[in-house]
Amino acid sequence: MTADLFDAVPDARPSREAMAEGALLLRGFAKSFESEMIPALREIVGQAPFRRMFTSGGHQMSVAMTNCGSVGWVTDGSGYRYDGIDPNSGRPWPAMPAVLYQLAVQAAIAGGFDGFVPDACLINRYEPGARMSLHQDKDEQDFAAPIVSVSLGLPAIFLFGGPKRADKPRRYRLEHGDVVVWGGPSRLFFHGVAPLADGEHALMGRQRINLTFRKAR
Ligand code: MD6
Ligand code: FE
Repeated sequence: MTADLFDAVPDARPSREAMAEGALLLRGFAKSFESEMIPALREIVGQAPFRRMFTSGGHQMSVAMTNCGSVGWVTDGSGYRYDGIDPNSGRPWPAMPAVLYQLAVQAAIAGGFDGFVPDACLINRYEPGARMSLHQDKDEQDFAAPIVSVSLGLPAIFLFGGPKRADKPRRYRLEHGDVVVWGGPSRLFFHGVAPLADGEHALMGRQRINLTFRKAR
């Protein structure tokens, strides 16, 4: 009787899910960092506000971005690169707070990547309708290091394809606190984010924030 009751409510969201060889979804991994992480993010955004950058093709991105760490990812008319200076302020990017560094390192270990030393954290803000088209993360110097991706706020559909742009992507719902650790054989797989559905998140409001930690140099 009791067993039947529990069986009727299977855990539809396992805490660890393999997405591909080298790519692992750790549901809720960031939750215990949340209370320290959110004020730290507010501080970063005060120093280096979100801005919608232009791709090298001249299109303005729907996602707004900023960075923390010793280098930050930027795009402008001259292409994509990592730069130690925020082009909007002319000053270095805000340092990576210890809570974010620790979250990234611990998630990497949980995903089987010991010794991850992130030097860059790209912070993306999605408002309803914002999306990211399929792309590869290939501006980093060392593809042996994984990427650690943290989702906060409104849920999003993450599109995860394969080594070729034409590979049909699978869809993963990423919720507040979910972490994806991504490296090894799938490090250069195509991926993107479907247009964000409207909603209101209790802590984060009407937005999704995604952090991607990288070893850029
Ligand atoms: C996002 N993420 O989730 C965008 N890249 O908003 C990425 O582009 C990404 O989540 C590499 C590895 C994990 C990611
Ligand atoms: Fe990416």
